Amino acid sequence: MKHSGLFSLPLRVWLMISSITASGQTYNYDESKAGNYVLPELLISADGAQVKNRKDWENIRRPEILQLFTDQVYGRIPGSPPGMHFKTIATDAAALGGRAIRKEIDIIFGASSNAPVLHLVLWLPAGVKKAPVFIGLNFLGNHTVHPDPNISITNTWKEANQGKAVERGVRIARWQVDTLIAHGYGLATAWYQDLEPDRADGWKTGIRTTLAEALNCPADAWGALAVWGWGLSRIMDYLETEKTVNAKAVIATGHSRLGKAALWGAANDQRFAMVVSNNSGEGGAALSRRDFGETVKRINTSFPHWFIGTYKQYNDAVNSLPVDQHMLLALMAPRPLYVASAAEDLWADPTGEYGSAYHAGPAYALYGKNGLPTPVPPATDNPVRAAVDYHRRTGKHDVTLYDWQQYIAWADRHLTKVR
Ligand code: GTR
Repeated sequence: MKHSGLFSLPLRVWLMISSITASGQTYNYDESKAGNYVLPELLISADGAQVKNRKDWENIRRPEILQLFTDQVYGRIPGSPPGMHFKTIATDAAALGGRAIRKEIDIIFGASSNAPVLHLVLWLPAGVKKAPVFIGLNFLGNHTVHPDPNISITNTWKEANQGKAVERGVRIARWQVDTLIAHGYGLATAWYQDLEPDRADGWKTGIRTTLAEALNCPADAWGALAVWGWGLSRIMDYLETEKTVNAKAVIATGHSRLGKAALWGAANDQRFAMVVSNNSGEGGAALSRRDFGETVKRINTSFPHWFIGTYKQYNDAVNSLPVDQHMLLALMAPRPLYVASAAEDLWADPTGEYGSAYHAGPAYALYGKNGLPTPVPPATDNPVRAAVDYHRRTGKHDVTLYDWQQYIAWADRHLTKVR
């Protein structure tokens, strides 16, 4: 896979200058130096046999790939803790001017009253009997997703953010709740740091420690991305109990590090009917072997807690990884997958995100579905529709209304049968 001429000359010059960071370390932004590499074979199993049909895929190759990512990259995702239960904290039957029902639910990870809690906020479109729901973790707290003054500022958020101003609705542009509701979709979201604080020693106070025994899973058997992915599955556990949710039409989403988490979560949990990776980059949708923007070494150094210890062995040996990220995307098959990039988000390597989506295609072909048609990424703002959808929109690392409009149109197209 060689691409060149994707960027204009002034942009390329700027990129070369800007690739030198404060630490003096350089990161490549020159497409011609992204490297010559051979991707691991998606459809050849460990014993060398060609995977010819969906039976071989489901019984042999898919489990092998899942195990490789578990052992080498992200770690395990355990099941639900014993005694897990749900408590509805608040219900507003006339939210968003009567167009939605808003609920707050505590997902309590154990029978005891002091078990760790994930605070969920859920909007459902009023009058819809079985709504499809987008779910995703948020970065800054539930109250930042929408300006509604009744959304709780949770205790866990307050404790972790002492002295910080409460900024209701600051992330509304990233969540587009009103647009989702207007199109008949629900939204379920929770603050990711309820599960594990996002710092190197966050595991000490997060669920990797507090639930290690209950889950029978030692803290070093998984990384923070796996923890956040696990959280999506626990939200799914709740949604399965909610009568007005169509549990067969739940769409796992995530932006950036939370996009990486959504991919690993959905790889492990096939209850998610569809999956969105928004600008997930290195360790998410982007091919690791391409030397462009963030690298395995850099991500393991900046965020040592995201992956398991074993992954660090590949810091200077990325070509010896037994997997690459096209294989992670292939684990979504045959479920509809949407991979989105942003043109200015070069750190996340848009071309590598596309390449990975393209190379996941053969897994979809086993189900008679067409993957992306060509290895060359489409022009900016020209979404490609296939079993794996892709767009690279104008602008920076973010989730925008444009992104959501594409996800809604995509979901509308795929969910006609289940709605
Ligand atoms: C960056 C990191 C990326 C991406 C991003 C984010 O600093 O290098 O891998 O995850 O953070 O989550 O916003």
